[in-house]
Amino acid sequence: MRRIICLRKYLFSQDHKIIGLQYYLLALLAVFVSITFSVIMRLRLTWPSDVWFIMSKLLPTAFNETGQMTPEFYLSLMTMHGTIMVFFVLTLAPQAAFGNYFLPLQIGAKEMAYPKLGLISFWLTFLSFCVLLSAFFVTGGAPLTGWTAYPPLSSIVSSQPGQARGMDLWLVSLSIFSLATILNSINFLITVITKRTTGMSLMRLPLTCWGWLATAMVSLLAFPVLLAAGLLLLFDRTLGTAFFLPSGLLIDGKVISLTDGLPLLWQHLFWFFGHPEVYIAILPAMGFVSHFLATFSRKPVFGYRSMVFATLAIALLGFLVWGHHMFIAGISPYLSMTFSLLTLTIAVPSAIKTLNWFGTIWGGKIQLTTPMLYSLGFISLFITGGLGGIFLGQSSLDIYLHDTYFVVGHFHLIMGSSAIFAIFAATAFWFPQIVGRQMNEDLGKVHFFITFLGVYAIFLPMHFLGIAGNPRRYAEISEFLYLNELQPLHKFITIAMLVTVNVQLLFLINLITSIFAGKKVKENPWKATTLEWTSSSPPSKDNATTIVYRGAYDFSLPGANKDYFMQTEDLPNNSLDNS
Ligand code: HEM
Ligand SMILES: [Cu+2]
Repeated sequence: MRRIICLRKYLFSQDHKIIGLQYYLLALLAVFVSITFSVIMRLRLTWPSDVWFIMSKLLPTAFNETGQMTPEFYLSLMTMHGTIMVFFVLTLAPQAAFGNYFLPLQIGAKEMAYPKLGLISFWLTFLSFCVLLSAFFVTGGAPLTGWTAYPPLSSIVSSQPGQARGMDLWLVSLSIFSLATILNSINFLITVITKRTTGMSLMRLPLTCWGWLATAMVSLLAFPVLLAAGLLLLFDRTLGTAFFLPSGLLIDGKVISLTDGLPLLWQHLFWFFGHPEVYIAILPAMGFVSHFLATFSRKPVFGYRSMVFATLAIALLGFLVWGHHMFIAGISPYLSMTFSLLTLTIAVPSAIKTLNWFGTIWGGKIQLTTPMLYSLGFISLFITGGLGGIFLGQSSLDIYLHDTYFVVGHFHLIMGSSAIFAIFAATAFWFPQIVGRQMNEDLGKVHFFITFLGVYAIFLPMHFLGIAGNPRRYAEISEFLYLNELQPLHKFITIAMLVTVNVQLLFLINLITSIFAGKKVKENPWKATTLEWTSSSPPSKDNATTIVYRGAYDFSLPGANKDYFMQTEDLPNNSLDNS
């Protein structure tokens, strides 16, 4: 009986806080697996035949007679690395993990609108992770199309090893994941609409909640498209349909003649989902950073309303630019021009946000705590990564840079590194609320500085590799004379990567030891204003209900006798209410 209660309480709980933690742990496991894959890839790229003795004994099928890892296995690792990072880390940690935990607390709700749906979403997501990893263990191994799964390669079972059951499992996994994310998004949306406490008008929501809300809207429009496209591809592979298969395809000397399917249709559907997907990672991250910058500058968010509208503008414009991934796919030049132009318009709300972040910290009483440092790191990486995007958004430049390491450098900076920095920031910021203790600040700062320099050392030189013509998704460049000279830069990147990856152990050690031995803190240690800090740390099972009297960022109000007012505080400054 006790066992059943325990399972109910921790594994199958409907408490949004437990579900949030479960999502966080899943994302942590996923990032560990995925980073391991990327380390193996970098070693293969840099030292193609030297270092593989033990691994070739463990995984004989992944190595050829000369002891080199097969290019197919490299591509499988790459596909799984990208897929896991995009879906199981960046989609889960900022939105599903922190959102489930803190959205109800921040809007003063007792629970999410549909607690059971939260439970179902998590376990579906977990199932989809298991299905994805199982692709390594079926005949032919994991798929090797990259996370974009372009047909015809992805639609023909016999085209390559790895394109058999492994590809089917990849599609099944992502279909389950899409379904889970759709359910989760419905839950978020209805929660924000119906569960806000008295006084919590939309314009009093913390920007974190706006990030989660906008992301739920984007997910609700984007994931059904991925789900539908994935199912159609699965039908092509298993039922003999030809949605994405062109006629007259030659495979193994045999013409596969089917009706005129459209491989390009997949690219349209995939990127209609795929571009908004990057905002699914970055919108909550932007919310976190706006929130932390205000808290640690002791100033209101600069331009709160323009932040809200910029968030919504980015969410909307994100759906109008998918064609910038298809400039070399043979689309009409007029279409390319349109997509170029629309892509550049996204720079406007992004720049508004960036200027507002500077406006927020300008003249503030800045406290360089670890969450603040990570937030500043986010801004730096977001700007640098974003500048690369302005190059790629021009079709004329992208024709050259497409599918080179310039793209790899760009997306690792903007969605990989910057979103991960926001996750670090959120972890350090909310840790005292979740655990009642603080993470170690010194360890956090060392981790921040080395990781910050590290990600620049890894991903900035990749832009130069790309400009020099180094293609992406190649397991080896030593066969190409013109690329041989780039090998020293690859070596530099790999060494920087080894240092940076090992430094992540500091974060892990800090996270684990602080649970038991971190400095005990008073309630609301950062002197923050939002509702989650009115509940005990760790919060009790039932959230407290409160009434909200003011906006989310009442820091350093003129004439006030203290430098912050919580949203629950009524007079004496209600006249300064900024709703
Ligand atoms: C230690 C950090 C990381 C390292 C060393 C690393 C390394 C790599 C490498 C070597 C590739 C293959 C490039 C190629 O051959 O074309 C790759 C691809 C990729 N990585 Fe990472 N990565 C890291 C972190 C991340 C993060 C945090 C994300 C999250 C967005 C991410 C997302 C991707 C994606 C989407 C791909 C493309 C896969 C594809 O082409 O289908 N990576 N990464
Ligand atoms: Cu895009």
